[in-house]
Amino acid sequence: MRNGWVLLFILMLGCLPASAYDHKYAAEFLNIGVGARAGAMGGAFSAVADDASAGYWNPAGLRLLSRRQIGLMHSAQFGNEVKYDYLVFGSPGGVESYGVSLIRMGIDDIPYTEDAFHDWGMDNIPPGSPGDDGSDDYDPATNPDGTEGNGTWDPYDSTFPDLPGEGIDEGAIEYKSDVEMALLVTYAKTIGALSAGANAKLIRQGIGDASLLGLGGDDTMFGFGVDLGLLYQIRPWWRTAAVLRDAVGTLLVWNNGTRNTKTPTLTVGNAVFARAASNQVRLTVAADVDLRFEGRETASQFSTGALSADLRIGGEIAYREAIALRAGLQPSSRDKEPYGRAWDLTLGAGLSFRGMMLDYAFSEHRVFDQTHKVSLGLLL
Ligand SMILES: [Ca+2]
Ligand SMILES: [Ca+2]
Ligand SMILES: [Ca+2]
Repeated sequence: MRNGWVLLFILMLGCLPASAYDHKYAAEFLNIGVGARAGAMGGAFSAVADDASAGYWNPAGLRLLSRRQIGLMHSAQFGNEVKYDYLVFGSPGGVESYGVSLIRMGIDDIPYTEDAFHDWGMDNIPPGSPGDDGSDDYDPATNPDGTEGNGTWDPYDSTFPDLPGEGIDEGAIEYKSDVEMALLVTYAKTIGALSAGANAKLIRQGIGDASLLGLGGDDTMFGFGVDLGLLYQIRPWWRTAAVLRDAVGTLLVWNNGTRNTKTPTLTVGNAVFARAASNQVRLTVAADVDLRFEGRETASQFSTGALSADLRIGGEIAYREAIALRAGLQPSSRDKEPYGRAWDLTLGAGLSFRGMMLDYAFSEHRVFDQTHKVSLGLLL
């Protein structure tokens, strides 16, 4: 079986297409990570993946579920203007498991100022008002440097310290919303000692007056992709994983015809488990490496050419599987320059009681700043 694992792994590597060098950061909301338990462990979850959030972290992990499970996560930041929500259902069977995950990120009230500036010239005096003169009147033939009526915003510029620069008409600022959605349908199967899983993934984005599901909006995007995952129990205390997310490049098509590709990410992970005090205490330590091929450079921890690597580390200590404390390190969401940081700390805790799970995680993130995630889980 070990040979089979290696073979499948090589096959997954072979799926990396030559077009993997396009468009980094496309559909970046899918990299944020779901579930407060995984979030508290730095997202080092590809080899842990034993709850319903496996559909996201490693589709093969759905084989580790012993019962049907529903999960919910909510995360909000910036006065509730950025909302990140997640809903999952996972169902294990004899040798096959199924799951459905819905991920939604919504950002409300994004100010669009493009049409809100006063095109009055850098003196900010309206045409025809006292004090305004002809020297700032834009005319392509006679005064191409004129800033009044030139159709662009000319704010204060220290080259002209006596001029206030063009102001913004606050009443004319347009507020838009951005809704990003992903639907993952997961299938996993046990093949001997190996678990294998796959996601079919639909992505939808709407900017403007988008609805709850990202429909409508002025600018819309539709995407389709596939994730693949493998999980192998090497020893009773050691599990290893490989996940190829966006396996052949996830295609994103915008309504204006623009096409992006979300490039593949290969995650290789390991988790080890130790038990103590007559099995009442469980300790899990996990590490994942995310490999990308899109030239992230300073936005990653280690890079050479187009290849970049980011390391995630997480730990969980559980007492009677009822109370758990977690901590982790994840790649810093801030660019190495100018912040000079490679890691963000994650922390969290969980309670489990009669098939109900409540988890909390704290982490730092570029999009959300300090993020608080709350998850609820229910065994059916
Ligand atoms: Ca003027
Ligand atoms: Ca004028
Ligand atoms: Ca202007």
